[in-house]
Amino acid sequence: MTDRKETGFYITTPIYYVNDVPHIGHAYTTIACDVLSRWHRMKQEATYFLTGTDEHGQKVQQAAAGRGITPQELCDEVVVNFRRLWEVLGIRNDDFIRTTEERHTKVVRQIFRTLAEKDDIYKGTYEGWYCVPCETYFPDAQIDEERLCPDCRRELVRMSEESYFFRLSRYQDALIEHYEKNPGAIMPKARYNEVMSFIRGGLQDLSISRTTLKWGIPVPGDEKHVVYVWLDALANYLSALGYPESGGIWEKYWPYAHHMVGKDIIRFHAVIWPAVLMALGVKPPVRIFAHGWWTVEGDKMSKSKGNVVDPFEMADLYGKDAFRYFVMREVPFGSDGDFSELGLVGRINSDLANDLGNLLNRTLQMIEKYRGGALPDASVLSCANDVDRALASLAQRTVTDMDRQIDEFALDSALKTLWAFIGAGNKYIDETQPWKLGREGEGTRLDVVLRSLWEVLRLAAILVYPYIPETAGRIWRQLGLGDEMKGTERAGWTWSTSADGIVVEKGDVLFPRIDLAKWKEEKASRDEAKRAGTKGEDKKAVKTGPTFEQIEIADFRKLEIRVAAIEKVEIVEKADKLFKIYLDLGYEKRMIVSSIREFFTPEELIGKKILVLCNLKPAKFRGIESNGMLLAAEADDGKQEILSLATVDDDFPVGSLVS
Ligand code: ME8
Repeated sequence: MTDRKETGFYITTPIYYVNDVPHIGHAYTTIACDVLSRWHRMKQEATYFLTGTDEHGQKVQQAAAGRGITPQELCDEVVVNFRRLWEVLGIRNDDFIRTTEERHTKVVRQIFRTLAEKDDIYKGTYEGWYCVPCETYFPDAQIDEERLCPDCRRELVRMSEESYFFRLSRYQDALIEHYEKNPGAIMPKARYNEVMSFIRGGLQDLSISRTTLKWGIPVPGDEKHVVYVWLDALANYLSALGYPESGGIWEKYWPYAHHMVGKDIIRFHAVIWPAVLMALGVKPPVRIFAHGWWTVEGDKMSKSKGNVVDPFEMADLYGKDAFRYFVMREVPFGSDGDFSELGLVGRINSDLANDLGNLLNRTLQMIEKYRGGALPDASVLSCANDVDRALASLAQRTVTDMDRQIDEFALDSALKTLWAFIGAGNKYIDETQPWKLGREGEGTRLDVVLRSLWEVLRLAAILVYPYIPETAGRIWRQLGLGDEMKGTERAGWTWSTSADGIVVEKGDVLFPRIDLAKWKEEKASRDEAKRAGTKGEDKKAVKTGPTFEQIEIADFRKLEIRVAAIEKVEIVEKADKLFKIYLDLGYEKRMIVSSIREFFTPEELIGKKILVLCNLKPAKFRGIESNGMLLAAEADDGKQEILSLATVDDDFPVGSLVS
């Protein structure tokens, strides 16, 4: 179909820093990788999708110290946000790597040893501008005439310390040669040019250890140093695959390595990382793709401006698929883009409700009205005329074009191609006017039209699945193809299937239209509430669907939730968030550790009847075993986090099961 030779696809996101809450930038990269990996899985290529978190470094160490907890405890707490977001957004990654895991740290140490053995590492002196309170060096490029810390604006001092260096300069020529031979290895082209001119400008050896930092991986044999956080982080792409074990899955997937990154971190990936790989004797990645950055309503996104787009909120308000579709469609992939909620609403109304939703609705309505829901068999397509055949050949072109565009990571163009096909489906209805055929008793002609429309929708469901998987599944079901999307493999990306005896089942509208006037009102009151720091008005006006996968009742029944009375509450020393909470369940007493101290005093809690998840595996917090978890609702009222415990009436018997 395209000239792409690979039969496998290994795709990675950057691993995200845990000192920040996930925002649209993180969601964007991860959704793009999810789309790509779903596409390649449908093509039955050996596909592996990795994401994870970058947990070492100064910022984490400082944030943890500020809260009186260990860096590891902070990481364990924050990583949950990322895992939860990927669930909420329907991300299907194969693995999630954390740089504090043993499987990673041992590989980093191994890599360090190998580089040292090959004389690619030497000991020298690192000199630079240092901020004492932040305990951080800043590169010369970030320092202005005032010589103030870019973070805290205090005075910087010139410092030097002993450091290990990687002989990056040694790989300058090899990198140039590699990229000259493989111009597609850095995309888009502008980034390729940027990296090439940077390398041609001359590479200097790179400091890869620090003695001023404690929260990192100790250098083997010289433990007062820790490994530079970027070398540590980049190594995740190999460590997660079990490098360097022979027979490990890294041997299977590494030849197909693709790294997706934001444009700000292209040099780490396209210069340092391939040089390290060359030093290790490992092939550089097939492709490093840098996507652009999002601004928000024309402005740079920043915490201080309070305009950070929260992907949890977007998925909650509009549904995960609408959000996924919008970020993939709105901006040419590789360029910068601007996020606006009005733009998102516009896409929902025009592309999703009007184009896709209407095509499904109109088609199913007609199959139900004229054929009682029974789809005409495929054999009727042998009576197709030129108009039908033109639609069929557009279908094949759509498949070929999308496949090529997705190979080039032109993820927005692939959607445009698909929407041109969906548009052609709607136009086909207007042209063939099936309602007239229904009236005039042209049985075969009507059958051909209905079957053709159904084929458009079946193919559209397959091709749109990587972008909006939940919606694709809903279309599939309504087309009468079953609850699971089976038969979506490459071999089935054809116009006519032999599926016969199908009965369609019209279901709920895919994307209800959002009333703009109502939405504007709701948005204004939401903005006002954010400004005033009060809780938002009813968000239901624009709620378009659930953000979690549906589960079976059997899944819920696995949860043993019971009523418990709080008998005693103790503070956990040196952990400003934690309480030890002693519970009476009637049939037994137990203790849980809970991080709700910032919300309650012990006195407020004692005597409350709360709900507790009892069959959760025990977990340790600060070395104390917790046996269960209390249930509570958490929110942000615009000013601060708020929390409310799930409770029952005071006189309700302890030990009662919640169902
Ligand atoms: O850089 N628009 O992690 P990170 C689009 N730990 N993308 C954005 C964005 C925006 N406004 N803001 C940030 C790190 N990003 C390292 C990676 S990999 C071995 C180590 C993107 O959490 C940014 O470009 O700061 C980057 O690709 C990603 O979010 C992770 O950022």
